[in-house]
Amino acid sequence: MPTLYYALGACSLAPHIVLEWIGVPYEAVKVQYGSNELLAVNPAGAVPTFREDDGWILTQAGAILDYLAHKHPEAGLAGGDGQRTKAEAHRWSAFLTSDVHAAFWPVFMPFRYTIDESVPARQAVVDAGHKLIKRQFGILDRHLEGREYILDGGRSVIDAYAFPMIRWATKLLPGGLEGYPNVQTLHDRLAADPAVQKVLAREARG
Ligand SMILES: N[C@@H](CCC(=O)N[C@@H](CS)C(=O)NCC(=O)O)C(=O)O
Repeated sequence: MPTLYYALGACSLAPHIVLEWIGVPYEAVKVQYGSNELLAVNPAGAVPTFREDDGWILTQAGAILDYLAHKHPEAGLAGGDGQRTKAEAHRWSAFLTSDVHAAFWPVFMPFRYTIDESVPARQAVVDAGHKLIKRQFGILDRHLEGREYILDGGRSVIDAYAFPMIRWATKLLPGGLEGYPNVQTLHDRLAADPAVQKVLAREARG
C-alpha cells in the first residue's frame, strides 16, 4: 500500500487530502520532523514523504501532488488537460512551493534567518515573514477573483496544496484572511469538503 509520512497540519496535509479525494487505499504515518523514522526515508527529515508499495520514495510536495494527479487521471485532479494547463499547474505549484511556503519559514523558524538571538531581532524576522506572506496572498487573492478554484479546469491538487498554507495564514497573520476574500472563499469551499474534514480529523487524532 502507498504510504504518506505526514506531520500534523504541515504541508503534507495537501497530499493527504489528495489521497483521500482519489479514494484508493493508502497508509498515513504520522512522524516527527527530523526523527530517525523520517530520516530513513527522507534525508531532509521533512514531510511530505511518499513511498510507493514497491519501496520507491518521492519527496517534495509539488512533485508528489503532480505524481498523484497523473497516476490517477480518473480522479480528475490535474486541473484539466493540454500543454498550457500543465504549464499553469506547474506555475501555481512553483508559486506555492517557492513563494508562499517559503514566506512562512521566517515566521515558523526565525532562528534559521538570523544569528542574532535577541527577541527584537527574531521579531524583525517574523515581521518580515508576515510582509512576504501578505504579498503572496495578495497575488493569490487577485488570481482567484471570479474563479472557484486555482486552475481553470476545476478542483485540482493545486487547491489541496494551497489549503494548509491558507490555514497557516488564518492562524498566523495578524488579521487572518482579512483583505483576502477570494482566498477565504476557497478556504471555506475546501473546509466544507467531507474528505478534507475526514483528513483533518484523522491528523488531529494522530
Ligand atoms: N520543499 C519541501 C519542503 C518540505 C518541508 O520543509 N516541510 C516542512 C513541513 S510543512 C517540514 O517538514 N519541516 C521540517 C524542517 O524543516 O525541519 C516540500 O515542498 O516538500
